[in-house]
Amino acid sequence: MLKIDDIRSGSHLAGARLIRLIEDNEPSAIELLKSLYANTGKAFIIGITGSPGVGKSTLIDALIFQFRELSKKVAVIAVDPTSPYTGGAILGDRLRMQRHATDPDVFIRSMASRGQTGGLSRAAKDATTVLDAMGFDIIIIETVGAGQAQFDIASLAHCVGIVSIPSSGDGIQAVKAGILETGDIFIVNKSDTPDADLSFIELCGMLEMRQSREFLRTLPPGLPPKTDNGHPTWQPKVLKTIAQDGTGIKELTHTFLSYLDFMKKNNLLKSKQKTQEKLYFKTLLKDLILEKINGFMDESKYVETALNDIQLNITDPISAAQHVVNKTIGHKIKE
Ligand SMILES: Nc1nc2c(ncn2[C@@H]2O[C@H](COP(=O)(O)OP(=O)(O)OP(=O)(O)O)[C@@H](O)[C@H]2O)c(=O)[nH]1
Ligand SMILES: [Mg+2]
Repeated sequence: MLKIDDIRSGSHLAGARLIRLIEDNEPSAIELLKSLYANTGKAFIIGITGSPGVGKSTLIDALIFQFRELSKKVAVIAVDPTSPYTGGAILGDRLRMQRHATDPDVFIRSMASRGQTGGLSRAAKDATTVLDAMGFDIIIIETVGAGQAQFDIASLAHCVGIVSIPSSGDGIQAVKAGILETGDIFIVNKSDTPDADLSFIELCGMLEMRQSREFLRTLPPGLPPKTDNGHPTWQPKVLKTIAQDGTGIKELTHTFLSYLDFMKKNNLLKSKQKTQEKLYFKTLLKDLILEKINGFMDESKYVETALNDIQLNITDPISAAQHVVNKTIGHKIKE
């Protein structure tokens, strides 16, 4: 029997079980999740995203090491890992993971988006709630950034690190996919390969353009420009790393922590969390309403009648749908 106190005291076994039950949408797990909320809000959530194979897992592995040096407890969730995080095909990866496997203050788990009823972002969000309640200081979420279908890491993480590699053309792709707008820290990994400096400069240039665009948007019409419009904003950083041998990882670790510091000092973390909670709340509402409507459609004969009526032109599909919504959620909307 899974006990709430086992989660609160940080039991890895209990945490892993609860996350699995949440993935399976088990009602008992949802009840436990509800009571965990009071224990959350302390963890710093970092998103690490980028194209397949850019070195995200290797980078995270090196980050864990640095965060452990600072006595931080670290949890990692790899969402849809293309190369499995643990027991992967690459022997080197397995060996690297080995150094954290016995550390009671490190927890690593992968999640697959397939078969998620509430959507992946919800399952990942719920998993971070569990890890937060378990007492981890840092929660790192690894996701593969791949265009439109990309899991919306920005709605979950406090800080988003975007990983690219030299001359991969990722810079241009990032602009196209709108990724440039969501990143707080940009990492040019595999800097031991050619054109690392060029990619670094290219990224810095694109970010400068992004800032000028944001700056222009903040200008009040007809008034002289203000330097920062009165609101301090985090200036995105670009760093070069070689995850394989740890080059640049210490700086990266400190950049993540200085981001947290900046956000807290300027009261920006709270407002970011509020926006994210609002998004999550909306997702919950949508899921609940959809569940109700699906239930109604399964049980009620109304749907069959309505479909016939639509075919016979007795009613139209818009009115029929409005009627179902009014019947199920009990709130009158204009029919
Ligand atoms: N040369 C070089 N290779 C690296 C570096 N970092 C990682 N690699 C290698 O790149 C390959 C992919 O690394 P992963 O860490 O699995 O990359 P990933 O982005 O997590 O990959 P997916 O999860 O499959 O998307 C491995 O063979 C790593 O050893 C680096 O800084 N330099
Ligand atoms: Mg990976």
